[in-house]
Amino acid sequence: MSALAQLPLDATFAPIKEADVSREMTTRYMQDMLDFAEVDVVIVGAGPAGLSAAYEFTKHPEIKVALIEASVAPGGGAWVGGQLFTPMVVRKPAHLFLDDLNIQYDEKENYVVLKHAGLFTSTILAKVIASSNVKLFNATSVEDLIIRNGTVAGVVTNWALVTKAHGTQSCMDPQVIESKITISSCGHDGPFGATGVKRLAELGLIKSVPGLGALDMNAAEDAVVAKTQEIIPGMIVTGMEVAEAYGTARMGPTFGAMLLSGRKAAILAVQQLKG
Ligand code: 48N
Repeated sequence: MSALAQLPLDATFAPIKEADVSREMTTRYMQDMLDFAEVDVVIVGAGPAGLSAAYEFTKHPEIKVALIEASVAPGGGAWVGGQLFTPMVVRKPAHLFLDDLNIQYDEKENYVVLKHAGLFTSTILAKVIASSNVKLFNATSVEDLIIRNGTVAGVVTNWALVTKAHGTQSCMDPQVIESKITISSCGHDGPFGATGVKRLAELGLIKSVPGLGALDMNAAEDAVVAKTQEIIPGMIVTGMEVAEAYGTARMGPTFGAMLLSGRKAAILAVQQLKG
């Protein structure tokens, strides 16, 4: 008989002190902040591109990664952040990424369809969170960059609610995470869209942010993956932030480019770190 089957319907819980719950949560969270104050890679944004990059890093346990997400719930436009019609279309050959995650899908000649985007997001998120080297900090905003001699050397973070309230109160003391490489996957939409490259433009480190082009699925996905690259020393741009940074077309509700762009950004970072 399974352990669960042995559980009586009216189980009695073991006693606990309320303060112990706080101590357990606080000590672990604060230790994570101490342990991840200096990392090899910071990924800004846990949408499909950022999560795909993070998943690639789980295959490199020697590389320390902080994944920062402003929303309470990661996922971005892949489900929680933007999908009413929840089946997810992924064009080949990005279905091979789904095979690596062992995700089921309906197969057509040139693409596959997941019955729900949440199948992708929850599966990849579970693997990233279970990893030994990638730490997710959600409800946390990257509100600025650390720049040394024209190179991105890390990020400035704050609780997302504090960042959103900056207009109503003086700036609260932020935290910093120093990193060798920053992967910016801030997407194209919402209050935080493309914040990485927009900050580079404000600082004059890139000329401009042309913004994403109109929708053309066939042109957009190849272009986003092709242009996933280091935009200035220390920062690699991935996902829809690439379309914002280089003015390439948008693809609408197909996600293959997010998976392959995120994977490419991580592989470029691994190559840089390994020299
Ligand atoms: O899903 P997004 O917005 O971005 P990507 O690039 O991972 O995936 C894009 C995809 O969802 C689409 O938009 C699809 C393909 N549609 C295309 C189209 O043409 O319409 O995720 C970005 C994540 C979000 O969860 C943000 O909350 C987060 O990044 N974020 C940040 N988190 C912390 N600090 C920041 N400064 C920040 N900026 C964005």
